[in-house]
Amino acid sequence: MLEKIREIFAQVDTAPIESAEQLEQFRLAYVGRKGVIADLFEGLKTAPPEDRRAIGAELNNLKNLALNKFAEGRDRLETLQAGVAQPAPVDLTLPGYPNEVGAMHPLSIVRARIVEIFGRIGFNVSDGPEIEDDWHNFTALNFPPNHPAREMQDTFFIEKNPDVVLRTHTSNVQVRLMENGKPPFRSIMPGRVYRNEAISARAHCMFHQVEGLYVDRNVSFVDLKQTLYHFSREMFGKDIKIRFRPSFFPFTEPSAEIDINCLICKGSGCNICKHTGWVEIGGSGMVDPSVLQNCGIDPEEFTGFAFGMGLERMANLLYVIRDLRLFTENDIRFLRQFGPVS
Ligand code: 2NL
Repeated sequence: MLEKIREIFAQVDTAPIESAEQLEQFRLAYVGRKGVIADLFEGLKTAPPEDRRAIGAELNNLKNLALNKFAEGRDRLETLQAGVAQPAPVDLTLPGYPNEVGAMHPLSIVRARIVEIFGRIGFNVSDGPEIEDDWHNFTALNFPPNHPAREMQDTFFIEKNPDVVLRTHTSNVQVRLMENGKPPFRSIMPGRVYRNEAISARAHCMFHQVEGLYVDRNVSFVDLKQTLYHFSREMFGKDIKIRFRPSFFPFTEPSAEIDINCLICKGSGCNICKHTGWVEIGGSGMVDPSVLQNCGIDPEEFTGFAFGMGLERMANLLYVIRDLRLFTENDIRFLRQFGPVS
């Protein structure tokens, strides 16, 4: 009988209690009134009287071991259950999570249309760095040393090094294009530009431009006007009215601002066109001979025109977006209004 008790001892000692089922199995096998230990107590009655004392002591040890192990297992499982969140029951009848489809950003739509229109008349797309040095952003473009655009309040300088700036226009790309190649150039430069402005409905420190450059022999102001007339009709419709206003830029001579008739009020007057019926979409001019020279191109042999337009301004006119901040908020309800999925 002592043999049998030792065997059960080993079983009780190694029996796993890791789940409610195992706990119940343990209880039935060893703790319950119909378990093996109860049977052994029953058998004690028929044991030789002289052995009963020793066997009884062993049996009590076994019984205590089983009771302790049962109580420990029960407590452990209870704390486990309380501590770990139980997964919610899965309701297989609920609809699945929809896979949301994005939309093309209005600025991307406008840029793609501009690239397309100029592509058809022989302009390719050039790209360049947004972090630029003073030469490519200012000096090569004829900005005098004390020009206001170089001031801290207009330009972002990096790490207090005045030779490293966030580009204030994409003209830096044109400078690099001319420096590294040979005319003819017929290229547009869409890209992000930065100015040190407080963010409001009408101004942002980060916005987008498309600039364009055409350099070849005998390029004249007529080419500039016809190119931009063609572009405006393709972009805004064949009935669009365009006018050129004399202006000044350090990098072009002569220079002209480009206005189109207001698409919002159709000329009757609104706050977008400040009741003039006209809105400015950009600037343009003949590339200043000294800019050509700075970029290694002989101004006696080559002439060129250049222009720059704001993408946000064009999107404002085409889609009547009155607050610039909407472009950078990435609100899917805003973005979904404009057009095809990319
Ligand atoms: C505007 C005006 C303009 C240019 C940009 C340019 C670039 C080189 C040489 C000459 Cl490398 N010109 N770019 C010319 C005239 C106007 O932008 O109002 N942009 C939003």
